Amino acid sequence: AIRPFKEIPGSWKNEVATLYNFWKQDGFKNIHNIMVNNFNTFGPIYREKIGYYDSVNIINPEDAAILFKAEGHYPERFRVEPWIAYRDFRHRERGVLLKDGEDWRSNRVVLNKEVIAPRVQGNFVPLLDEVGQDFVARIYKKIERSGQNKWTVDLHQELFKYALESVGSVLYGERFGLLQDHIDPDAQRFIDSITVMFKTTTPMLYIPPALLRRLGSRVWRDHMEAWDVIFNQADRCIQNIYRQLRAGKEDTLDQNKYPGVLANLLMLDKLSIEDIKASVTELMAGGVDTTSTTLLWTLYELSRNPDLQEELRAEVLSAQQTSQGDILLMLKSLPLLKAAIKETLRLHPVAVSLQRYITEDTVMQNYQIPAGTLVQLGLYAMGRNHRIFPHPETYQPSRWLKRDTAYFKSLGFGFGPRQCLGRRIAETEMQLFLIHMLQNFRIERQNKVKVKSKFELILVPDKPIVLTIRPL
Ligand code: HEM
Ligand code: 2DC
Repeated sequence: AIRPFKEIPGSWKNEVATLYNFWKQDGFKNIHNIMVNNFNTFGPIYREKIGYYDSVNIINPEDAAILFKAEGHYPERFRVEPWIAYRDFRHRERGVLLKDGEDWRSNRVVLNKEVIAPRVQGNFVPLLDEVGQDFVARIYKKIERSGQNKWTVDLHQELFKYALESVGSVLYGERFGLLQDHIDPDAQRFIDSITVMFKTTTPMLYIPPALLRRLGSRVWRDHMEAWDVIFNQADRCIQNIYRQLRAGKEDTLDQNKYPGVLANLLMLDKLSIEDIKASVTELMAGGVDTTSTTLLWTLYELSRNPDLQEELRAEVLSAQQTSQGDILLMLKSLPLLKAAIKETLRLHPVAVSLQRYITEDTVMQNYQIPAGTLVQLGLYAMGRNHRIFPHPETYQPSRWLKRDTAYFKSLGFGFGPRQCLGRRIAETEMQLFLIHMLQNFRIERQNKVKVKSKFELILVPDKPIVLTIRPL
C-alpha cells in the first residue's frame, strides 16, 4: 500500500532540533554534507523543515524522472527570497530567473531562440574562441615573466575574468578587454560583487529578508550593495549597445557580423526594454562564478589524473587534425572532453540541489506527495552515491561514454524547459577553454591537498587550488 505523506522519515517533526543541528554542523557552509548525512540516515527520501523552508528530498535518478514529469507547464524552483526582495525594493523588473507563470514562459521562449537554441552556437564559437586564444596568450606572458618556464598560481581570479569576458562577448558582441594587463576597476568591482551577492544570500535563505531589513542587518545591506553594483554595471553595458543601435552604428548593424544577444533582442522587439535589461543582467551575473568554478575544478582533476590529461590532449589534437581549422566541426568530435565536463559537474556541481514545486499529486518511494510540495533532488549527494555511480570518488569521464548509463544522472544544468538558460554559452565556453589549455600547456599539481566543497549559495572549493602550468 502507498504510505501517507506524514509518514515520510526525517527530522521535520522537530524544527527546533533541526535548526540547532544545522547550526552545530556549521550548516550554512555545509548544506551539501548535511544532505549526504540525511540520505544516509533516512534513506532515499526524507522530509525537512528549516524556518519557512519545508521540502521533500530525493536522491535517485528514477525519482528525478518522476519529479520532472510532475513539474507542470510553468516549472517553479525554490524561491530565493533575498533576490526577489532586492528587485521589489529597488523597483526593478525580474528576469527569467525570478519570473513565474505565463510571464516567465513568454520571456523564456523568446530568450531560448537567442541563447540556447542549437543554431546559435555557430554565432558564439568565433567570439568565444578568440577569448580562449587571448587567455592562452596571457598565460604565455605570465610564464615568460616568471623566468622559470612555468607559472604556479591559484587561477580563480583569472578564470573569473575569462568567464566575464566570454559571456560579455556573446551578450554584447564586443570585447571588454579583461585579459589585458590592466583590468578596468569597474569590471573588477562587478566580479567581486557577484561573489559577495552569492555569499550574503546563504544566511538569508531561511530568514525573511524583510525582517533583516527592518533590523538593519549587515548582511542585508551588503547584499543590496552587491546587487546595486551588478545592476549598475550591467546597465552601463546595455545602455552602450542601445545607443549604438539608435545611432545606427554600422558595425552593430552589419549583416555579416553577429551583433550579440542583446542587440538581437532589441531588434527583435518582442520583449519590453525592461524585460530585456532584467534578463541580460541575470545572464551577465550568472555567467561568471558558475563556469569559472567548474573550469577550476576540471583543471584540479586533470592535475591529479595526468594519464587522463594526456588522453584528453590526444583527443583534442586528433580532432584538430581532422577538422582542419573548422572549430564547430572540431567541437563535434570531442566525446571524452564533453564527458570530462559532465564528470566535473557530477563531483563538483554548481547547484547543491534541483528543486520543483510539483503541480500534481505524485508517488515517490511509495509515499504519497501532494501537489504544491517543494521537492528537492540532492544533486551533490546523488553524484557521490556509490549505488548510483560505482567508485564515486574516482574522476572517470569514460563512465559517461557507456551506453544506457545516463538516465536522469547528468543533471548539472537542471532539466526541462526551466533548465539553465546559459547552458549553451557555458558548455561552448568551457569546451573551448579546455581545448586551448590542452593544446598548449601541461597542468600539474603543486601538492596533494584534498580540496572539498563549501556552500556559498553555489558550491565552491573550500581552499585555494594552486596549480603549475607548463608549456608543452
Ligand atoms: C539556471 C547550473 C552557467 C544563467 C540554472 C540552474 C542550474 C544551473 C542547475 C537551475 C536549473 C533548473 O532549475 O532546472 C549552471 C551551471 C553552469 C551555469 C552548472 C556552468 C557550469 C550559467 C551561465 C549563465 C547561466 C554561464 C548565463 C550566461 C542561468 C539562468 C538560469 C539558470 C538565467 C535561470 C533560468 C530560468 O529560471 O528560466 N543554472 N549554470 N548559467 N542559469 Fe545556469
Ligand atoms: C541554492 O537551497 C540552495 O545557476 C537553495 O546562474 C536552493 C537553490 C535554488 C536556486 C539555485 C541555487 C540553490 C544555486 C544557484 C542557482 C540557483 C538557480 C540559478 C542559480 C543554480 C541550489 C545559478 C547560479 C544562476 C544565478 C544567476 C544570478 C546570479 C543572476
